[in-house]
Amino acid sequence: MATVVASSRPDDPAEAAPLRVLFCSPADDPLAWRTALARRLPEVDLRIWPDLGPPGSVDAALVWDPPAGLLGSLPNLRAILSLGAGVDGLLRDPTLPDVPITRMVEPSMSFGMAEYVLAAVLRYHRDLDLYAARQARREWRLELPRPPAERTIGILGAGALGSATAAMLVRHGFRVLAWARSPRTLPGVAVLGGADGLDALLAQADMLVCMLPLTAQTEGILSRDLFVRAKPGLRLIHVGRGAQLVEADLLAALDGGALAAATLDVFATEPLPDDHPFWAHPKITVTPHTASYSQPESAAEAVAENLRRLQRGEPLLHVVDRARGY
Ligand code: OXD
Repeated sequence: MATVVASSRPDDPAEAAPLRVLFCSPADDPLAWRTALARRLPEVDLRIWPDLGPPGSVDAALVWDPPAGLLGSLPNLRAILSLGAGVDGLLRDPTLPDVPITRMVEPSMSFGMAEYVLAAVLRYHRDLDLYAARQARREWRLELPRPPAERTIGILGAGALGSATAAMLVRHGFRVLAWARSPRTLPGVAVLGGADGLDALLAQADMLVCMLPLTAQTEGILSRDLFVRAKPGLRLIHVGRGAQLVEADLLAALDGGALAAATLDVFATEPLPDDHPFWAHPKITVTPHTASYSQPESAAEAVAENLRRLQRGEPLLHVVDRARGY
């Protein structure tokens, strides 16, 4: 777990004064967050964008997709707490101040992601699309179900979300392989690394789940080059970032039969434009970046813990390594 000591204000007589925290997110409910945080830290002064008060008075920012330049306009900011797990959007802002940034790591987000992936996996595993097509033809014909142990699910990325997802799939009886940048142990999961590891995973996976953070190394990783190395008939479940997928290559792989289906929750352009070919493609399922959200009641505990640490000048949890990009 990465930790970084956030700057305290040792000479500041108001050190013990309540933290002033700016909340800014177009996707989260500020009032639910205010209530959930107030239960843990009643003294925190939560300011909901755009009512931030004097910019110099803000100590910390709790954000998802803030307007570019906003964080850079807060001269005394000491920490940025992301409401999302991925921080690529924040890191793209060239005016981002040089203060610790933390990723959201909390149980409801991990559970939600694992649940979304399990739902997509089960739909493919139990041939629900096949039966929907047969129902449309009033055709009563069954395939013998295969046990989950006969399906291999490959997960790209084994961080907080990837490991929670792997654990849920393992509990369900699937054979799970994960591909991670650094070696790690996940119960019941074969964790592979490097280019050889990726090839081994692709050769075996019936379904591929992309949960990688977006970095220079992962941009465009879901491309023709990867699809041709995959087991024929692969199904893709993509919950990472849109820029990791080369959309034209996916369409070609689906239309050419190399891939059987794709469930996509993230896109290069969000919202997905009206005229995008993914909307009507028979082998593609589109969901609107909904795989996982933090529930304030659960996530507020993780945020409160980091605010307490900030207040005490202690190391924050889940600090982003800017060079690595996550
Ligand atoms: C996230 C997301 O990064 O929702 O949390 O995409």
